[in-house]
Parts: sequence; structure tokens; C-alpha cells
Amino acid sequence: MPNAIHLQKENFIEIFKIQTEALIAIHEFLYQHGFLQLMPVIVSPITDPLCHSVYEANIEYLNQKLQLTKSMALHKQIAISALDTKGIYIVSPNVRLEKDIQSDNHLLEFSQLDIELKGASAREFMSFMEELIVYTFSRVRDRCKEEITLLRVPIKTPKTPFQLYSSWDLRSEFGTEFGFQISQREDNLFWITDFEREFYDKENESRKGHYFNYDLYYPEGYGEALSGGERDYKYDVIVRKLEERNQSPEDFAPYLELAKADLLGPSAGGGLGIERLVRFLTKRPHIKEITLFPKVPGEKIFL
Ligand code: ASN
Repeated sequence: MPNAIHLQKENFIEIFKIQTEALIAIHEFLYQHGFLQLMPVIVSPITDPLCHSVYEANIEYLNQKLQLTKSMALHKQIAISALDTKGIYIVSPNVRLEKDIQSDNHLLEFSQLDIELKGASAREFMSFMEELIVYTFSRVRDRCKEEITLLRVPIKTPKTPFQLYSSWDLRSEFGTEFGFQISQREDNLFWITDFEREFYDKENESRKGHYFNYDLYYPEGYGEALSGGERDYKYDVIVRKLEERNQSPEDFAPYLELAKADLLGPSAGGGLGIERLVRFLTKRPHIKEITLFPKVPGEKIFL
């Protein structure tokens, strides 16, 4: 009965205590910085197109096609543009029906801490996240002493500023699996910048094909922690980038309507995977070890 055995595994209490303290620390930090928390969007006519293909997760309501949220990237850009506030965040459930990923770091259903900072540059967002990570790690270390001892997972405070790498340099050094390779080599969190991906990440106007975006990585082989970017928000630029990616403007009609009415503005943001954060803090070999109801790509779902 392997399914039942999963629920009886030891250490869930320590893992969830660490998760609880990490989330409290994140809320504290964002509250101290004047951020507002919004509630998640679960279904909408639009969602993040992602930069890799997954099975569609759609439902229909009154003849309208609605998609389950893959990430709130578009909604949080719309929200920060609509609200007169410096920053927003959401603890947001995402569904991504992965096709053929072989990975210890992916779940079909997970939560991310989505953050968006009004008028920020990529660099400003990255520094802000470094502070948030250091605050969270230190609080968890102070408040979870017993759990850390029991799990034998000492928590080091990361050194800032985190090292910066360009995806172009790493690709030529390590090949396409560069993220995983370099994560194994490093011993502190680090950034990889400048990926060619979703249309909403801001392109460098003076260096076509280069982007003001970033992924945050954990060291010791734990892989990707966050992905995000500064945003493009001008209607003509967005339409051109959709065309370049062979994506249909109709699939993003309400978003384009807002862009056309000049209701999108400059911002930068990102999504930090909660399960990945807890996995790194508790040093579990597989991400499924930190959830009671895991949905692992390629495996039948029990609960
Ligand atoms: N790319 C999204 C963002 O920029 C996050 C994600 O998970 N796709 O916030």
C-alpha cells in the first residue's frame, strides 16, 4: 500500500512547522514593507502561457472557456497597475499538467509566493528578494531549533549579494541542462539572468533577444527557486512579441484590451515556489516529501 505509507512517513510535523514559520516570516517581511496581500485567482479566461508546453486544464462555464491558473503572472501585473500601492503578493495555487518532465523538483499542483513591485527594475526586485530570503531563513533558524536538530538540517544564512550569471554564458559552458549543473556546484543561492521566454518579460530594446528577467536558484543541486522579470506593458510591444512567439492575441484578449487602454504600467515581479523553499530548508531528496497529497508528473494521483 505505497499510497498509505506516504501519509505515515515520519517528520511531517517538523516539515510543516518549518513551512508554517517560513510563511509567517514572509508575511511579516512583506507587511513591514507595506505590501498588500491579494487572494488567488483559480479560474480565468487567461493565464500564463508558460515557456514550456503542458496539457491544458480547462473548464467551461456558460459557454465560456476558463483555464486553471498556471501562474498569476498576468493577473498580478494587472493588479499592481490598477492599485495605487507599492507592492502586492499572493500565495497562489498553480496547476501545470506537465508532459514528460523527469525531475525531483516538480509537482503538477503547487503553490507559489507571487510578488509584484510597482515601477521596479529587475535589479531592484532581485535585491528585495535577497532581503526577503535572508529574513525568512534567519527567522526559521531562530524559531525552529528543535525541528532543525531533529531533521539534522542546519540552516545557513545566505550571503548577499547573490552571484549573478547570464544564461547565455552558462549555456555555452554547460549545455542546455545548465541550471541543474551549476546548482550542484554552488554553495550559496545565485541568480541566472536573461532568458528568452514568455512575452510579458521585458526585452532589452537596445539588445534584441535579451531580457530583463531572472531565475533564482538554490545551491547543492536543489535547483530553481523563483522565476520572474521586469514586465513589458506597452500594447504595440506586447502584440509584436505575441506574434513573434506564434501566440494568438485572442487567447489574451482581456489583457490586450487593458494594455490598449494604457492600463498596464511598469513593474517587476516573480514567483517563489513554496514547496521548493520548504524542500530546500528541510533538504528532502524529492519535493513530494514535503506534501501530504503529492501530484508527481507521470504518476497516478491518489488524493
Ligand atoms: N514567470 C512568472 C512571473 O514572472 C512566474 C512563473 O511561475 N511562471 O512571475
